[in-house]
Amino acid sequence: ITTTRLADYQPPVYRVEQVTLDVDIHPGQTRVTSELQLQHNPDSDQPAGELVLNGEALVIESLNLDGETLTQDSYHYDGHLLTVRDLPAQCVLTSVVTIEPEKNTALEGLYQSNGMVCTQCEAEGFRRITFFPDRPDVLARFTTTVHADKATYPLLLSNGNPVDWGEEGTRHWVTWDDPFPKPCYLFALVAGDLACLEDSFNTASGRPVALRLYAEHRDLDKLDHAMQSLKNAMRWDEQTYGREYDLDIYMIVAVSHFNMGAMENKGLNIFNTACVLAHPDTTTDAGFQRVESVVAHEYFHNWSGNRVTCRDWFQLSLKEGFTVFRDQSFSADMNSAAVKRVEDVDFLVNHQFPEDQGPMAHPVRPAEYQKIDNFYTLTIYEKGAEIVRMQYNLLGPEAFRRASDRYFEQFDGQAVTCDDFVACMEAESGLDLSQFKRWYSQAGTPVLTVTDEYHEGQYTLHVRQHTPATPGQPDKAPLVIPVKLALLDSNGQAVAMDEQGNRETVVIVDQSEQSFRFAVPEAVTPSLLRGFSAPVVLDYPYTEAQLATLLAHDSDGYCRWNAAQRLYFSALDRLVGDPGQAQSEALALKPVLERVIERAKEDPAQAALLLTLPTEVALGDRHSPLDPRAVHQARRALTGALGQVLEEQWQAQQQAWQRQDFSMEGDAIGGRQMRLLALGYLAAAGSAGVTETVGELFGHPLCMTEELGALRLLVHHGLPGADQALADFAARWQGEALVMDQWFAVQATCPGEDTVSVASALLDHPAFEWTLPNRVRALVGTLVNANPVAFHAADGQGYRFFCEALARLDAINPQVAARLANGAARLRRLEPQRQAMLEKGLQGVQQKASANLSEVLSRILTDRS
Ligand code: HT7
Ligand code: ZN
Repeated sequence: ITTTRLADYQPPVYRVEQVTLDVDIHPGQTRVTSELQLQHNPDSDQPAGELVLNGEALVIESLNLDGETLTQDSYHYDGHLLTVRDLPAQCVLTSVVTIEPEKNTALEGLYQSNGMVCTQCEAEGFRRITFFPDRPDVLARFTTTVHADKATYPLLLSNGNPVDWGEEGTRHWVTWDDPFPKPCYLFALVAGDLACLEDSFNTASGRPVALRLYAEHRDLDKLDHAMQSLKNAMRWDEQTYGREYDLDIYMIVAVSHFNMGAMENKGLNIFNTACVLAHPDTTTDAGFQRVESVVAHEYFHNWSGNRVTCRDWFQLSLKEGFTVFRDQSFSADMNSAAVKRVEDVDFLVNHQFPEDQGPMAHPVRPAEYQKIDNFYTLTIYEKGAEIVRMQYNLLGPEAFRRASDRYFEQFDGQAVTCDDFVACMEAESGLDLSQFKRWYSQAGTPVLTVTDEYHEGQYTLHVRQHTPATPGQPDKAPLVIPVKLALLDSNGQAVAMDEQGNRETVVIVDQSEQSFRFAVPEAVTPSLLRGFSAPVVLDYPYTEAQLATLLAHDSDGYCRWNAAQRLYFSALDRLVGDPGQAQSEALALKPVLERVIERAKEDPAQAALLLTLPTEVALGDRHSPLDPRAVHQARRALTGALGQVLEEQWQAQQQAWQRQDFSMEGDAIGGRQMRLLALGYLAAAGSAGVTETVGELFGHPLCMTEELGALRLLVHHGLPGADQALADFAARWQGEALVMDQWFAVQATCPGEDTVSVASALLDHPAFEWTLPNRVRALVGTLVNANPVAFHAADGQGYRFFCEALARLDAINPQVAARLANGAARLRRLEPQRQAMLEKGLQGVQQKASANLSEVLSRILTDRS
């Protein structure tokens, strides 16, 4: 196992000017001929002569230099690296290799999915197709010819534009030319028999672009939403960032077998079906929103990632953090910005913060890695986006736009670094961001401890910042933390904070300890970190009365949501180990929640967010050692008690949001959320008639959100008819893979230790497939990550289920296995007995683990925090 270090970066010794690929697809064996036009790189301090190319498990048929066959003594291939000696400064290297896409279950490189052949090259998959300097700073022009059987693969696609094609008996071929130099991780190829939804887009400068979305024939009716999202994203990027699309064709192909969400290959995106197919009958509202944001994300990569790419994989967040920020802004503009911000913060706080506080903590720009695949993390993506967002807020929209224009123009066609990005921000704003850049290099979530005092018209905030140690980084330096704040009077109104009468301001915390003074006429409640202005943990001793004021009156959506979360957490914390007090906790919460429910008609989606209790996982993270049963009982008890004390209100809500006709308008989506939430509280309370209402909804849904929501309520609350509903659902949807994923997930997330045996039995269900990552995530991933009471079952059956699944999956798909292994990251927080059982299981898996899985397991097993 080798460690790659940022400090060791060296420019490539040779550049590849042009790649001419010929991919000849045959059953059982695909022959890849590659012709590389090589040129010594003057930026390298190594002389011409020796070239090391990546090539993973390739079978060499021939190697040829400038027309001469290479003899065995002029090259060496060890199964991973091909070293060619005595090369001139300029030459053409031709290789012919064979590969077997049919046997590729790792889904990296060229592989098969439901009869089609497709690629996944990021991060290091291209080396499984042919020999190449597989690193993002080698940008080459690609011309690709694909040959295959006409009947099996009527469609042959690659990057760029089709420039030539022909037939050879029962076979045919197409040549694609991509005029934009690109790193090989953006290479793509698809061969298959697919249906196409076609549309077109006229760019701002009047160029027509053909838009083609491909899927299996049976899914053709599920592509409209992705097409609309794509067109919206194209227009938005023109209007918001001044970025136009650059090729004549933009293609997306939907693939069932896929390790992640989607891939931004130049001109030929490849998508997990879950992120592109959508139809109200089969896709939930959340699924629709995911499609919109992933389609936009991959499209935005055309500039932030493809035209300007990363110098090395340590800079991954350069493209991913920026592109997530761009897709979040897009979704905010297309939908409710306030709701979107809370959803994004909720996700960050509940998923990235734990990563940053556990054994996998790493900086947004890591200093080293073993397998780069393991660094496609929430830290790189979501925290990376927050770092870009802070820069956006520090600069303001105009200067940020000038800085992004400068970035895209100055670095077009280049492979650059996070420093280059920040330098553009500095150049256009005049700001010195040198200290700010610590956000890129320092891991861990900073804690801001705030206290305050009020004396004779002077309100003072005392702020301390501290970032806890993370693996390999014991000492942390102060960060630049922008804190947006307002001060609320006793009526919950923001007071003027300065002579200009501003009612909101931003203070910059950049030292370990600082104080900020404001002249205000009365003692106030601080509304801190508005809009979640920095990704930090805020520690301020809010009283429950202050939280009630914030929840009722704060104009900032994040602060209202945060106030609600704090109120729920303090009630739940008291109930862990003492659930009998749930009724009195619920009665205490009743008046504030009544007000939230009353306002639900204004914005049902926001109300649903405010009325949703923290998850068991989030609650469990506050209690050490973790007692999953006590956590589960506490949450269950509070849900039931809130269901009871607000029964009338929930009943009114579930009736108010009932609809006769389906709509995708914002209020209709929010209304469905509110209705299902209300039914959940009523079900937890055992309210009379709820079984009938949920059963009726399940039997006559307007859309999948309602059908699945009702099924989940039946199953998770053990309502009469749950088993029949599961059977009916499976019978109805057995032909729809993405719906069946939900069927598996509903069962795997049913809270309770018994779920482990249900899930184990489901591994033998005819619809379960180890080679289908979506299915494995639906059954195993959801149990491990979203069902703590089952995963941490006292007798260790959850750990056995997990470890057996890890070992089995690792032999099939190491990337997905390694990702799944992160479910054990809380190992050291468990009480000794559970810790010993899980540790032993993981050690057993570690013995035969792939490099991907081994890196994650060893970080977890050596964690001493
Ligand atoms: N840039 C894409 C990354 C990706 C990926 C990485 C490792 C293994 C498989 C993968 N599939 C896609 C996704 C994105 O951020 O747009
Ligand atoms: Zn991305």
